[in-house]
Amino acid sequence: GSGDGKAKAERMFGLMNGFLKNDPYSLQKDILDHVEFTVPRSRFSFDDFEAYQACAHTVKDRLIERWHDTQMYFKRKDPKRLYFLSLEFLMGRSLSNSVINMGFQDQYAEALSQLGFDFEVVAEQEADAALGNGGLARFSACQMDSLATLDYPAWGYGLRYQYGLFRQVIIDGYQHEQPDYWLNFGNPWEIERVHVSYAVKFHGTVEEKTIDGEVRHDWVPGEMVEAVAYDNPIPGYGTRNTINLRLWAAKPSGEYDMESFNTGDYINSVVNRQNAETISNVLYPDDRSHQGKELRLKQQYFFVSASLQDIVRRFKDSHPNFENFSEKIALQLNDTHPSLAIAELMRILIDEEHLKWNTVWKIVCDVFSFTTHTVSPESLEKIPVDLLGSLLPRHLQILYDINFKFMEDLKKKIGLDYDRLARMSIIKEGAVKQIRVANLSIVCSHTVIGVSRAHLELLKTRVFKDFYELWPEKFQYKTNGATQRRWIVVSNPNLCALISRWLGTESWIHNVDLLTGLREHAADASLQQDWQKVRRMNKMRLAEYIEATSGVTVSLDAMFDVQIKRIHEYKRQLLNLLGVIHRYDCIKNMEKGDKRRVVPRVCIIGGKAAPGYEVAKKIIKLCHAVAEKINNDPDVGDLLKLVFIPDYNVSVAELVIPGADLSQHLSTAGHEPSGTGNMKFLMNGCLLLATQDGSTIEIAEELGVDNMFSFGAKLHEVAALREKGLAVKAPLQFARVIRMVRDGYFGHKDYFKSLCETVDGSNDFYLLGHDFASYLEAQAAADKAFVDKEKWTRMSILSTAASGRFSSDRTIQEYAEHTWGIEPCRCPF
Ligand code: RUG
Repeated sequence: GSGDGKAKAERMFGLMNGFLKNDPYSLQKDILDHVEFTVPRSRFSFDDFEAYQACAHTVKDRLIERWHDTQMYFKRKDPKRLYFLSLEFLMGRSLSNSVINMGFQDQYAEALSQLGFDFEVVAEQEADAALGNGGLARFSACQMDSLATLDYPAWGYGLRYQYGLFRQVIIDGYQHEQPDYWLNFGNPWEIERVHVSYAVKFHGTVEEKTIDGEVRHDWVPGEMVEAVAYDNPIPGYGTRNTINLRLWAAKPSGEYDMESFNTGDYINSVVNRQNAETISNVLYPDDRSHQGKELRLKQQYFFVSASLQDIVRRFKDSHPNFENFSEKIALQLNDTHPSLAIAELMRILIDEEHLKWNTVWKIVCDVFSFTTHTVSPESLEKIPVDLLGSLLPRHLQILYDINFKFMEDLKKKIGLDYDRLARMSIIKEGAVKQIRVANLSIVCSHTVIGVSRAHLELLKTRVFKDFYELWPEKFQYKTNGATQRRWIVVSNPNLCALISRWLGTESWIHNVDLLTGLREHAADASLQQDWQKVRRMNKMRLAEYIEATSGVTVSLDAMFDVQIKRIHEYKRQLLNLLGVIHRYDCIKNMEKGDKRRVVPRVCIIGGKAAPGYEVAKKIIKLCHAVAEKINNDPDVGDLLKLVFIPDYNVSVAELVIPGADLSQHLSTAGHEPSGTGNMKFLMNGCLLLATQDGSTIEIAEELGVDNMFSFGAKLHEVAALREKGLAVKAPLQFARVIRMVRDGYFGHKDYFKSLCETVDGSNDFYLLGHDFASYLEAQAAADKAFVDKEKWTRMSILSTAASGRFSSDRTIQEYAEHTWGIEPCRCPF
């Protein structure tokens, strides 16, 4: 009875010793307990790594307390919830971020110091959680931080890859890939939920039955795999709210496959069952094209099926029927990767919950919103119909039904314009029939979102023109953002303290608009002096890292010029390298006296190439070949250095960004949907040298284009230039640097031949030749500004001051209010 329940609760409460204590003394005790019983090592002898593990467990204990409170509160209040579905999350390290968000930074530093450890050293023991490729995945992680901080009732769902993004090893200047077995030493941050698991079905057949005059579909699977939940608590900053990132791991199913155990081939049947685990084994390392790979499709379905089963179960726990499902739930599709969720939700509600098609269709159209991160129609995901039919026979039926109804409706609206009907159809007809996943997502979502204002323009006029004309009100943009917690507070503690001192408050850490308050001090000599001091310390840290990883010694007086991001032709790392070669060539041909006027530079490039992307891999090799030549040339000395930072990832970014003077964002206009690296540099007071593309356009508006170095063809010029083709003249300097590469000045003549051809005359799709002259001008302007320390520092302060709009807090608030319809739900304890 309830009396018993109350008595039990009181007893439990009595047994509980209150919340875990967070003073340095209690933390020390808890750390030592975890050293002894969890790690386990003797508390009299443990090293930095073991200290990290124990420390992480104490943080996790505190996260769990808050997590329980938050989830209980959400359950009681029953607010509308957001479920964020993404196949990729680049979380990076958790220790520093968690203690900062929870507000225990000083206590932990002191506790560790009293135990004879240094917090920073301990934090560096942590391996990155690299469950994603690049911008899209890091943006997901930033959004989780903002969702928690702003008290939104939200959960993330994803896949727990055993192997995250490959580790990049450079041998002889070439990229090699090594598996990232990040779970090797355990993962103290996750909570394994063996009791939260769902069967996910594949293959098999669909049987139709008529029950009470209604047709029912019974999917009899040919394969079953178990999805087991691993929870990763995400603490908000300045709040007890702690939300959840639930990642699914594939395990052999307990119930299925029993018959094979009777065949006598016991060993083989066990091995076969074990194959189930391959589904969540490895992250696909290509961030742009995923065409028709069976394993990839299995990953996608596995994760959305488990997530939706979980969401529906939780909903049913506290609601008698599905009437208010769409008032209580928002489902966000992060790119097209989770789009099978649409068909899966229909299947669950129709086949398992026996709702009517029309009821379910209404629910679907009310709950889904879809953010696209793509600009090129060609790279939009397609799934061969045969593949889908064999793997998910029931879902194929549902997709056909959706498409049939959509086409019928569309004919009523646009008439028999067969070309347009064919373009908009979810099924692409042809020799190989395919499902157009983007079309599916647009048709079934209430909102389609671009990631910057310029991106939305491209969606309207190019990528999804037909759909925009049909449903203009569906299309919106929400400019991306980055979290200032990780990208200033965690990664640049000295700048963080300086900002707080000058603003007289730490509130900017959750109300980032306050950063504009720095504007009025930008010319203040004493702020400038402190600002320069902080920047120089960060440069020193970076210089040490460069020396350790590439053996190159660099001067702190040089301008640190950085381009870090995935290697892509459209991001034009090659343009950067050709600029470096030009600079080198100029220095070589200078009279001795003129060299005094050269502004010394350290050019830093980092990034991974997809393993199958030949051109990108050649760019990496070229970087090393050019570096080899320049860095060993006594004519050049400290005037110019080129370094490639290997194995770029989130924690490398945390070190590099605060130490950069100048950062480069060189995408050909119309190719970068948004970009978020630019925002992180901006926050840290690094000046931008950039094209007018993606979110950089909005940064320029906020900052004033005079406070950055802008160059290159504008969006509206690009198409015309491409049409001109050969008639676009590249400047002589461009021909000259290309010739140096082609003629073997940096060795490897044959290997670089095809790379040079990519920018040759009418081949030069990304317009390196056209943009080269204005690129060099922008570089010269940057040199000139750098010499004027007062001016440069002012521009640097203004950059940080302008970064508030590019916080993911702003992005999330816009999504919450305009797209998801969710409200803050702050746990009061
Ligand atoms: O390339 C885009 C970036 O411009 C953007 O900032 C980021 C987050 O929206 O997503 C990147 N992206 C796009 N990563 N993968 C894709 C391909 O779908």
